[in-house]
Amino acid sequence: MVERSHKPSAIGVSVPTSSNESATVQADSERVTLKLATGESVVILLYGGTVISWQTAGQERLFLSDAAKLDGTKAVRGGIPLVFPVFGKSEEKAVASLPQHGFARISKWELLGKTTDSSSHVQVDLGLSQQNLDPEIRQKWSHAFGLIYSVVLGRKTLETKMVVRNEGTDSFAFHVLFHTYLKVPDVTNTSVGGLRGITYADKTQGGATFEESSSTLAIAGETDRVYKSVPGPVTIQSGPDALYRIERSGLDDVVVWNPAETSSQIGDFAPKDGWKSMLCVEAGSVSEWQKLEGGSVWEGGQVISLL
Ligand code: TA6
Repeated sequence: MVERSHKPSAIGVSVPTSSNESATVQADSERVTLKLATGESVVILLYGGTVISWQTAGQERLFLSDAAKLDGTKAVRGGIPLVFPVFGKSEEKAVASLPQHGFARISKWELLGKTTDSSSHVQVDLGLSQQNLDPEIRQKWSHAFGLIYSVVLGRKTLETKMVVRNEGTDSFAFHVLFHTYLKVPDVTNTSVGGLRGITYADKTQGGATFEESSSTLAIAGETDRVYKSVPGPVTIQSGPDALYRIERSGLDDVVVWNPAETSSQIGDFAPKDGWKSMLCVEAGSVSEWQKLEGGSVWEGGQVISLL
């Protein structure tokens, strides 16, 4: 359980409120649903702290695999899984025994509080700490830590923010990333802007590094790239139409992933041609380790705006 006293003062968690005129928050032991009076909604599974739906104007904005497990037996394939404290697998001793993408997406988070005091935004805060971890995981990563994950729904925005607090005396290092599966009409007609001139590691080429030459990256097949130190926002377009803008704070890197060829080998990826209607554009801090001294706090976040 995340103790209130472990909460970073930077995050104000309100007294739980169930509803007001502008927004409702419904929560049970498995999920939290946020809704604005104007119809926008978000659903968050406490398992993994995973946002599994974001709807605006009656349309779903996130891809969720038809075969995604939502029962806590496996990380959710779709939505916004949370990557912490390691991106992918690493040989770094401190995290080498952890599962791919760490434990945040496979741990049960706790609802800390809800804020519904604005006509245009509604926020919930979830927490995860050492005490919430499976004992096997706790043995593998034994640091005293507190994570506060905030999800803020606006009329045309979805904001996700993470606070990482080192509750111990020894330092630890971590990666963090929002593994956002955006829904797109047709990925073969989708492009990502804002990456020109940026160095990226191409995981489809054994991690070789290149410099992005295109002002709009077209998704022309299997894509798995880590763009390092991206200074500005990225935009996602469908043909000539702008779909989304992603702004980041404290998250220097952007991962672009589409499993055009490999999705057929991913057991929980359905339908098999689902790769055509999704693109992961992932804000994170993954190309370097964030080192956090005992007692220190780190914060980072993204705002996804509909264009
Ligand atoms: O973020 C991109 C990535 O690291 C890819 O390399 C790809 O494997 C993807 O994540 C999915 O990972 P998962 O463990 O969810 O199957």
